[in-house]
Amino acid sequence: MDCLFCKIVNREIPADIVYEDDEVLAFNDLNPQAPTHILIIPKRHIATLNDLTEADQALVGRLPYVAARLARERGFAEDGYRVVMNCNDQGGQTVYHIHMHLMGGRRFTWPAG
Ligand code: DGP
Repeated sequence: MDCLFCKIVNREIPADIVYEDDEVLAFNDLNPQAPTHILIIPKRHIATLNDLTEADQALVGRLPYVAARLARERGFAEDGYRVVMNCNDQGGQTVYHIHMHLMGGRRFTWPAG
């Protein structure tokens, strides 16, 4: 499958992997927008949030769980951090394999741009 993040899961292209379990992979974003910017993905290919089924709920629920764990490990959980999932073109999605952005280490503004 011609999916960038599936290729990272399959070790066909390199990434700076920071967490892995049976279902989830996390790696540093190539274009960081914060001192810590990690992408957390399900290993199984799901293109967009719109493609989730009821059966995917537990899997996708792991993404914020892993985000909070990584935030704690990096020491910014108490200060706070931002998690983002973009969906489709107007939502700013550029890679069509769902992913949660975990950004920390600076103050974020709201609303997002
Ligand atoms: P989004 O715009 O929400 O689809 O975010 C896609 C993110 O993926 C963006 O922040 C940049 C990142 N990215 C794109 N290509 C690569 C890559 O080859 N390696 C890594 N580590 N990150 C990538």
